[in-house]
Amino acid sequence: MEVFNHKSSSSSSICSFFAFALLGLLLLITTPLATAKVHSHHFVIQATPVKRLCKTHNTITVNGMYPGPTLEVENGDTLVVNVVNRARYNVTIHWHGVRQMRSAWADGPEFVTQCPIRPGRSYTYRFTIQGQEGTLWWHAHSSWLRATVYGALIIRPKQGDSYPFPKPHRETPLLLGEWWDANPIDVVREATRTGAAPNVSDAYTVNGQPGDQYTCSSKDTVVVPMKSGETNLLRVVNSALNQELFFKVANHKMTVVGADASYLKPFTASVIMLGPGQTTDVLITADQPANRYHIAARAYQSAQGASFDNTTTTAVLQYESAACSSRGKCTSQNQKPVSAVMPAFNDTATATAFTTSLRSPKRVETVPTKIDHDLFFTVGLGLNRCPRGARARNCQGPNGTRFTASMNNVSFVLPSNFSLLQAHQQGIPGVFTTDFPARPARQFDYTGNVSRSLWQPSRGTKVYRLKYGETVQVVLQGTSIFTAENHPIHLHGYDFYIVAEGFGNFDRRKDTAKFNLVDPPLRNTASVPVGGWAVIRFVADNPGVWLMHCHLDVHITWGLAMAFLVENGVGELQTLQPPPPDLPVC
Ligand SMILES: *[C@@H]1O[C@H](CO)[C@@H](O)[C@H](O)[C@H]1NC(C)=O
Ligand SMILES: *[C@@H]1O[C@H](CO)[C@@H](O)[C@H](O)[C@H]1NC(C)=O
Ligand SMILES: *[C@@H]1O[C@H](CO)[C@@H](O)[C@H](O)[C@H]1NC(C)=O
Ligand SMILES: *[C@@H]1O[C@H](CO)[C@@H](O)[C@H](O)[C@H]1NC(C)=O
Ligand SMILES: *[C@@H]1O[C@H](CO)[C@@H](O)[C@H](O)[C@H]1NC(C)=O
Ligand SMILES: *[C@@H]1O[C@H](CO)[C@@H](O)[C@H](O)[C@H]1NC(C)=O
Ligand SMILES: *[C@@H]1O[C@H](CO)[C@@H](O)[C@H](O)[C@H]1NC(C)=O
Ligand SMILES: *[C@@H]1O[C@H](CO)[C@@H](O)[C@H](O)[C@H]1NC(C)=O
Ligand SMILES: [Cu+2]
Repeated sequence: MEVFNHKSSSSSSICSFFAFALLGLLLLITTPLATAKVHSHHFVIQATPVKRLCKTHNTITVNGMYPGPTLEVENGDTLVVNVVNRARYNVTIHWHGVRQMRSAWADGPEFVTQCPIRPGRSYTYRFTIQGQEGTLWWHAHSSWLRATVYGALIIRPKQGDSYPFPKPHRETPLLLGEWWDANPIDVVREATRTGAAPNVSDAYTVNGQPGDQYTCSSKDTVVVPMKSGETNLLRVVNSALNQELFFKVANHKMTVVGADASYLKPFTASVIMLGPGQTTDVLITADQPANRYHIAARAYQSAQGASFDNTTTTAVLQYESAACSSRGKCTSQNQKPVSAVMPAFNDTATATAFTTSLRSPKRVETVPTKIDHDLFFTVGLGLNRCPRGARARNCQGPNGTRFTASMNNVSFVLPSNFSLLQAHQQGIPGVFTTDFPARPARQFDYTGNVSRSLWQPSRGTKVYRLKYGETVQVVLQGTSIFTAENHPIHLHGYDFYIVAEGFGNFDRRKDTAKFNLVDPPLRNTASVPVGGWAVIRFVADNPGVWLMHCHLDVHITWGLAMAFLVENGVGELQTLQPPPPDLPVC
């Protein structure tokens, strides 16, 4: 097993100007040291035996850890992560939610910002965290490897800054994952071959452990210790592949303080909902009788009729009484935890009550009000008819079809000879086209009974071009083709304001009046309500090629994606950095 390597060192900023050096000296003398750090990490992607649900699998991990290492930095710090691929699959790593200002080469989605790191090769990701605080995470962005290749990225305030809430006594990252009693790569390959929906998972996990509701798992259930009266900042991440999740702590109220590494106006909730990709920071206070309480997550399943993993993962919130805390263990270890009553799987009302409660902490001045690109994107599934002569075993979708998915009726196809970013930066023709439609070619009742003639999208590698600094609004409209479903739509390289969401067809005249341009939440992943819509706004201030996609991996596999190409602006600070010398090419 690889030894996990972690070293941190202060960055030496090379400054040739004498005056600046002098100023630096003066600052050193007069202010406390608050230099940004450089954190170097070594990630070895490798197969490791992992036993869950009574069975051992040769699981792809980082440094033999499942989940992978937690990275902890401060706002302003730089990460240098050397990724060595010792697995038998292509791999890339995505730093989910990191803005990657001018460093798109380090973003990670395969064939978008880089070609994959092939077996035996390596690549070093270098990027700086700028103006983000809270919880993010990292994950593989190649096939379905992120099922097991993921970990937390915790960004604390700079030295001298503090949280906008009382400093918690403890902080606990809780990564919610999804486990197959199979090789996840085999699962997606089988689905791609047959055209059918992939097998659902066999368990959800908290920090890699299914918990006490599953076979062979009870003794390894994750325990979160707390002392009466203490406050714990739970950093909850939905790292599941294909499922929105409800999350709850039995008998404890949560104060929601952040999401996707942006702070929120605090509010109280007894249950929260996270789509894959989303993070939520909550404070809980140990204000209940000393006991053991379930921390639980299970599916929010918005699509009707589809099969899904209906199991429940648990961890245990365990009060330490003063007498036993010094030894770290309590005698009540075997006591059955108080269970959490979860919402019904299809409780859209609870999911909506949560997402519509999110607000920025105070009035935000940076919500774009003058819009340069007013876009309308449909998001949803489709079915491809099988061509005459196709084998039945390759057409095992509903009624002999194959599943597909699209945005504005374009099912996204990744290139295979160049990454989109490299093709853009080096002017290589023939890799993509810039004609992604600003609105659907055909309008129809998106949430009604959609004519069969509209179910099959076209395929393409189309991007939507933006000039540096332009303002963008996107109405994300779910369709009911095959089934209506909540889609967690993630945009790379940006945070966006979610100014509104609703059900039914977006009605520009009526719904525009409801936009929150005062204190909308800032996120990187929006939950587009089932049979409804969400409206996002952002400023195109980060040059590069940025994937926008559904974070249900089954949907991105089917093509529910597109990309924005953001041109350089004027001068160095508005220009994409040159590609690193070790950038993997195809
Ligand atoms: C998917 O599930 C079916 C039915 O349980 C099983 O036969 C098949 O082996 C599974 N596929 C994979 C890749 O695990
Ligand atoms: C989950 O689904 C199975 C069958 O698919 C069913 O037997 C079981 O009762 C369900 N469990 C819950 C908690 O709904
Ligand atoms: C949710 O599912 C239950 C059955 O489990 C059903 O009775 C109810 O109508 C469903 N609600 C919605 C909103 O689909
Ligand atoms: C499959 O075919 C049956 C029978 O013709 C029909 O009732 C059903 O709606 C079809 N389902 C889909 C998803 O096309
Ligand atoms: C890259 O692949 C595309 C699609 O297969 C092809 O059309 C294009 O010519 C290729 N470009 C180069 C430079 O090989
Ligand atoms: C949906 O529309 C088709 C015709 O486009 C019609 O045959 C069918 O009965 C409709 N189904 C429902 C449930 O309205
Ligand atoms: C999508 O494009 C295909 C191919 O041009 C067409 O058959 C289909 O009707 C279109 N669907 C929609 C929703 O526009
Ligand atoms: C791995 O990536 C290379 C491009 O860098 C590609 O040619 C190859 O097909 C990929 N292998 C798999 C198994 O996807
Ligand atoms: Cu989706």
